[in-house]
Parts: sequence; C-alpha cells; structure tokens
Amino acid sequence: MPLPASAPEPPTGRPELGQVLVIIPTYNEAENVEEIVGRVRQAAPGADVLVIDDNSPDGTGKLADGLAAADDQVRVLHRPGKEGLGAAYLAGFAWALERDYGVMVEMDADGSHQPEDLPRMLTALADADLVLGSRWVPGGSVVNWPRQRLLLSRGGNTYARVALGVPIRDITGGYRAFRRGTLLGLDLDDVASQGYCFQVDLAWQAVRRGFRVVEVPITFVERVHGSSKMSGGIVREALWRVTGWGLQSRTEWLRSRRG
Ligand SMILES: Nc1nc2c(ncn2[C@@H]2O[C@H](COP(=O)(O)OP(=O)(O)O)[C@@H](O)[C@H]2O)c(=O)[nH]1
Ligand SMILES: [Mg+2]
Repeated sequence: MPLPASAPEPPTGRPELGQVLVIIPTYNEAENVEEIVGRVRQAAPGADVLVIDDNSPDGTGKLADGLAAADDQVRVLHRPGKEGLGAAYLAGFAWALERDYGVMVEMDADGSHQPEDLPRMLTALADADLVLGSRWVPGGSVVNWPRQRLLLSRGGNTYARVALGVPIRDITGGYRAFRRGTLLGLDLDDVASQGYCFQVDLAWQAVRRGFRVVEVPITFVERVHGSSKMSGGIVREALWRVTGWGLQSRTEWLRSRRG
C-alpha cells in the first residue's frame, strides 16, 4: 500500500520561514530607489519591502512614498535625520518584530546587492538561522571595485576572522537574511556600532549564541549612481571594536580554562 503523501519535515526542525520583509535603508538614493524596489518585487514577489529613509535631501523619501502608494507590499519608514546605517536597520528590525514577519532581509539600495540572489538566500535559510550573502566564498564575486577597496574588504575580513576566531569569510557584508527567532535572540539594545562594524557585531553575536550562520555566494556590484556613505571613521570603528572583542573573548576563554 502506498504511504500517504505528506509534506517533508523541515530538515532541522526549524519553523517555516513565514512572511519575508526586505529592509532597504536609503540616504540620497534618488537615482536608485525605484529600480531596486522594482527588482525586489520581481525577484521575490511574496516579500514585502520596507524603505527606511533618513530624510534624504535629494527627495528619496518622496520617491519611496510614490512606490508605496502604488503597491501595498511596499512601505516607508521616515526618520528625521541621518543617523547611520546601523540605527536605520535597528528601527527596521523593531518595525518588523512588532508585526508578523518571519524573515528580515538587509539590502542596500544602491544596486550592489542583487535582488535576484535573494531566492537562493531564502532557500538556505530554511536550514539556517542567519544567512550571509558572501563575496568571499567560492562562487561569490565583486564587480567593479578598485584594488584598494578589494584589499580593504579582504584584509578586514581576514583580520576579523583571525581576531574573533570565527570561520566566516565575509563578516562585513550587508546582504543578509535573519530569521525572526535569531533577531529575538540577539541583544539588539546593546548594538552601538555603525556600518561594517554593525554587520560584524550582529554576525559575531549570532555565532556566540549558537545560531547556525551560513554563507551563500553573491555577486556584489559596485554602485553606478550616487556615492558611498562609508567613511574612514566607520572603518576605524570596525578595526578597534573587532580588536577589543577578540581580546575580550580570548581573555574569557583563558579564564574559563584556569577556573
Ligand atoms: N537610512 C539610512 N541609510 C543609510 C545611511 N547611510 C548609508 N545608508 C544606506 O545604506 C546602504 C549602504 O550604504 P553605502 O553608502 O552604499 O555603503 P557602501 O556600499 O559600503 O559603500 C545604502 O542603501 C545607503 O543609502 C544612513 O545614515 N541612513
Ligand atoms: Mg554601496
């Protein structure tokens, strides 16, 4: 007698993913916002989109409002002024957690993160707690970066991997998918970092708390329009904080061996 047809069990007993929210922070992305939202809606039609605009002087927020007016699956969170990428994402996470979202995706507005890579990331999330879009695993790549920027990213990632002792190849990247339960398990109130350091902070917390973090190769394409908001200060912050975390965790490890 044939066995009754039943849906296969999720491989690790993780819950179904649930509704997906793609969070896109913007600051002066008027040339990019419409294209990126359109591409997300095409590549992952079931996902909702939240644009978080910090009162961009170039009118990005108005353009986003236009997109939201025409599409129920697009929303906009307006913030009064530029407070940095980390603060924008924290506001987006809080917004999503107050609602019924099961997955929160981080994505840049400038076209560096390909919405077409999202379905593969979500597939990987079925068997993970956090998926990192990775430039530095086999199959991942970067298009149109000058040598200096390549060196900075590779060097920064190697440094973080060694200092923190985690096997992640691309811990500074900003294209990620979190399960709701993962975000709830992190100490978001304690995240003060900006930019790259914000990304390192979240991934490092997730690893330390025992969440399953998986890297999926992505193609990262340098922006064509507008300009980067990253600064020397953001790079320096990442360097000193990562060094501090690495030292702290080694001290804790030594103490635990002695005690
Ligand atoms: N809401 C908000 N978005 C920001 C802020 N700073 C950067 N962004 C956005 O974060 C994303 C990544 O920033 P970007 O300047 O491209 O950084 P890079 O890719 O590392 O050079 C882009 O979508 C920016 O518009 C900010 O202070 N507030
Ligand atoms: Mg960028």
